[in-house]
Amino acid sequence: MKSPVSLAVSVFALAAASLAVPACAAPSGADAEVWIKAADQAYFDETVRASRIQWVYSTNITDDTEALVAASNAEFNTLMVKTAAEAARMAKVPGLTAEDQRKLIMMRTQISSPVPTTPGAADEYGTRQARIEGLYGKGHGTLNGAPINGSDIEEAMGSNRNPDQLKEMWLSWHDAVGKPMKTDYARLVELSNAGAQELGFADTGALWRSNYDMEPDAFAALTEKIWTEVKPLYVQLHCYTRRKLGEKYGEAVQAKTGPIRADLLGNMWAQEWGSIYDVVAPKGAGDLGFDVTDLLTAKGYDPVKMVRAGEGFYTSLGLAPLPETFWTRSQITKPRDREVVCHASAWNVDNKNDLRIKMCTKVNGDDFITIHHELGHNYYQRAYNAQPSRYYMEGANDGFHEAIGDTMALSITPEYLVQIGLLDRAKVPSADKDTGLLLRQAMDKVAFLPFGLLIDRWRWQVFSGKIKPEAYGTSWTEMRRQYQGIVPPAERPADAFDAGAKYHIPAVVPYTRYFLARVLQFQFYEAACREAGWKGPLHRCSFYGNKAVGAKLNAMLSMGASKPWPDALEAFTGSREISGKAMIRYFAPLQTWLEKQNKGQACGW
Ligand code: X8Z
Ligand code: ZN
Repeated sequence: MKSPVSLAVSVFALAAASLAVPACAAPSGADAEVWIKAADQAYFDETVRASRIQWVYSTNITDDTEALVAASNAEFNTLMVKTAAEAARMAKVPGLTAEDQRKLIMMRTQISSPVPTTPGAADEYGTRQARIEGLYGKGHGTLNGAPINGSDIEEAMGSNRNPDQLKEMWLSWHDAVGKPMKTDYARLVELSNAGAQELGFADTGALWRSNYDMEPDAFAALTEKIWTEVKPLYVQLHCYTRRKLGEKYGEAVQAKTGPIRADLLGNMWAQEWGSIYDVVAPKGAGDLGFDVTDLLTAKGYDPVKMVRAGEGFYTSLGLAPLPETFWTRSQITKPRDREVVCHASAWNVDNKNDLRIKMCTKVNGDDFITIHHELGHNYYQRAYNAQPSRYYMEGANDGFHEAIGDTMALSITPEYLVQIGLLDRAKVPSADKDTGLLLRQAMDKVAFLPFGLLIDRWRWQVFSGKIKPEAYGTSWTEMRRQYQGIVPPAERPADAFDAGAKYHIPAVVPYTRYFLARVLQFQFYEAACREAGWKGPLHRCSFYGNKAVGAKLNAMLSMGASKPWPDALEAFTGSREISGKAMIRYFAPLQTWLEKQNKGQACGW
């Protein structure tokens, strides 16, 4: 068998050979061109190789697959940092084309796990990271003292309305999953910072922030600008929801003032609150008369049929159906005979047409949305697969990748549900239910905003050293209170590591992408509805079946990351600015309504 580092080494051997200049002489423009080509090919090949192993591991967690993925990630991360270091040297070559300069910048910034080149460091990083991702995948909490797995507990947090049981599930999940990861996580931070510093970045957070076609500080400022735009809406929603929870559970469970108890919001992480719409729905205007989970069940949908419906949205826009292999290779439901990573993901294993999703789908409204989200990734992946560089086979930025499927899901209006046969026409809510429809949507979309922001604001400070391992627990709880206005259902132990109980922390997936996507999707949706000539309240617009929107969408998707993201944004929306304003316009009638409901209340926490 090939040694795991042989591929990583080969590109540099190849590049050195083709440079054919003594190490002390500066490479020429032609040398750089040859090197970039070879590095690009190595990256392409390496992503395919690493994806295959990652797939096998994620769909079958065992000691063996964990060891394989650890070694594979070590190899992958090593290639990434070696390429980045060499790219920094190449960037100094005079006379490079704009294309080559762009690729070199991507080689230096598109890295989430920079490992140092000291011997053994990449392997140590790979081993520790695979271990905590495995801990998450295999994680269990308890309900009435009995073990309950990750996907079941996630669902139960949405449907259970017993505050004692919610508290038990919340505490047991955070204790069992988060706590055992803390030591490994602290070491990963050290290692990855050393890697980032070798590449000339202050720390890993600075490297992550450098991946947006702008200065890292300017990017941090952009997230703050967006947050300032949308925060007043969040505060109103928080205020209203807190009162409704108090009315349902009593003041002993949810007080009238201060933060909300995190386990009452219908989601393990309190990141989306749509599952408790029934608790907050106002009488009359809030009775929508339908619920997507009930409709799916009533019409006998199974997970595969849900995915077919998702595909149907994309094909209605004129995009090609998913390849046959999608259906044979995807993991659509949770296998019963082994441990898997249930957190949903979308793959293009061969960088060409080997599209797959991996989910543990349940028949409910949340997963119906998640399917549209994942297929958005797949359609993006296929649209850019003809780009001439593997470095361009990415979203315009990672927020774009996360926003595409969600943009489609915003088109899941009552009228659309009628069109696909899920809802009877007679049941379409009348105009006086608009407040309810908007509130249902806000519980998911608006509630998410501070969560989407705080995860990386916490990690940025962890990487910069401002938050030390002793303070991992307290600082997390403090930031959850500060941004989201929520508190754990009980005092947390000193050795808690609640951050680790959220998938993207052990999986080391940067999270600001989801914050960006939350506002971007409203910019895309508004532009699509304008293109479709929609007249009427924005939230009632569905561009299902509109080929002109599909063509415009495909034009943006097929650009991939070949141009700076403002170019891609402009191609689809006409604007070059990411902004919360489109989202605010969508929810404007709800904001007015919430302000009226909250009159006289001490909002905030
Ligand atoms: O992780 C995801 C997707 C996979 S990219 C299911 N999302 C974030 C999360 O679950 O925390 C989608 C919304 C936010
Ligand atoms: Zn996603």
